[in-house]
Amino acid sequence: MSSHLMPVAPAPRPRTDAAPLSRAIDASWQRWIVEQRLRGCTIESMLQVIEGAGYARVDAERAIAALDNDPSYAVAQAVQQRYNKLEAVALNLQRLWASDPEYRTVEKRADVSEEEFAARYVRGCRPVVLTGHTRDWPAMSSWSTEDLKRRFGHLEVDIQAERNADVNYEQNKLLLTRRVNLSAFVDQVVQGGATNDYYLTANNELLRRPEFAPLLDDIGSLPPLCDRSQLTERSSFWFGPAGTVTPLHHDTLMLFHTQVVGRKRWRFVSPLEWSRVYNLRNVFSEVDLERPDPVRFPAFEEATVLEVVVDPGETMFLPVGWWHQVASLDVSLSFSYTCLAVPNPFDYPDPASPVPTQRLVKQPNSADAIQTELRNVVVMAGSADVVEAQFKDGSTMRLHAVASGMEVHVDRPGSRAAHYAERLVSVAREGRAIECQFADGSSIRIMPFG
Ligand SMILES: O=C(O)CCC(=O)C(=O)O
Repeated sequence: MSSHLMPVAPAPRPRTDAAPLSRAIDASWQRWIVEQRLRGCTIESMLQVIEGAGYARVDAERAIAALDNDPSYAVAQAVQQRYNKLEAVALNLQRLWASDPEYRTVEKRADVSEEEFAARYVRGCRPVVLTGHTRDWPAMSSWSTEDLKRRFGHLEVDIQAERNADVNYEQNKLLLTRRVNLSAFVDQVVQGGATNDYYLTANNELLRRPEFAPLLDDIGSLPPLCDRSQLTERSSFWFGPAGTVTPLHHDTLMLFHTQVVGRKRWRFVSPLEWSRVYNLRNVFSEVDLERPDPVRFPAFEEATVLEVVVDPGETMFLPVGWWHQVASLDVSLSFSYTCLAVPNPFDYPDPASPVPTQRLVKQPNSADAIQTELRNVVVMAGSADVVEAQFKDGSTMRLHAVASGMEVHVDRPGSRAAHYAERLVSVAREGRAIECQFADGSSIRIMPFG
């Protein structure tokens, strides 16, 4: 079987009550059957897997045969053919990239000129570790766990907590957000040893808060082609113990990520190998690069994984679309930014994220208009006190409960998120509350604030 016909759908988890009694094949296995047939698996190999999961052979045969009379399956076959072609194009290009004997080496470079950076790394879509430009960063001598406590210990920050209890902790990051005192969190990190259970990630938004502005004053020279005027809006602070793992995903903008304290191990997969990483939802892969499972994810076996350890003072530059999984090797303080002054958004249709049905239960006049516009929201998810909305241009609005009501944050000015945030805030300032109710029964009230 050629690589582009490898099965892409992971098999549902095997049943444990594996008695082969005759019964209808359940919906998750039916979906698996459709996907495997579309991807060219032999009927015999499918039967063996389904039987192995505890179904009777006759039921499996019936479910497979039923597809031949299903008109929607015929349409799916035509769409699959177009997909196969596209996948083959990407993998052919990937073969060309990987034929470079240096492909697996992630370069470490000091003092790259703007011209070379633009040509070799940005347009060449090649990850690189930049080693030179942090020499003048005050952060390199001042940032430490003690310094965090001394300067900011009295403040509260948003962390992700109880990550070990949720296998999809990164996808569910908003649900795992907890507001904690920074001093207590520093103690927890220092004393708690290696763990993935808690981590202050980019999601914390603390660099948008004036109290934390001194952290930005500690940032010196930026890598080539960075726009410093965008730094406040487009940067993030990360702090956590050794042992954190950010699962395999891709970003939607090119990324710089500077290690200030501690080391991180970065592993990458090329964007052209996207069909091998089981990207079933949004920007996330199902594959764990620390422990790939060849039974559930056989196509991943053919992917080439690049790896580099980024040391203090070094900056990982990741071109758009590259898959990455990141593990902290030490207690780590880092600073990431996406202010590359070269247009580089990564737009993609994401049918895996259904537009949830939203209902505004209170409809003051201008909120009515906003309600209509909010149908443009691609993803809106979260609990009642933290809600994240992602717009078609990739921008994000975050509604966050605070004591006095609701704060609205957006990730970049001039975006659709910024436009809608302005409209929501102006309504709220007029003294009216908007209540949004979501399909899962949760609701938010956007209140006047400030
Ligand atoms: O440092 C980490 O844990 C993850 C960094 C990352 O994935 C990112 O900045 O996109």
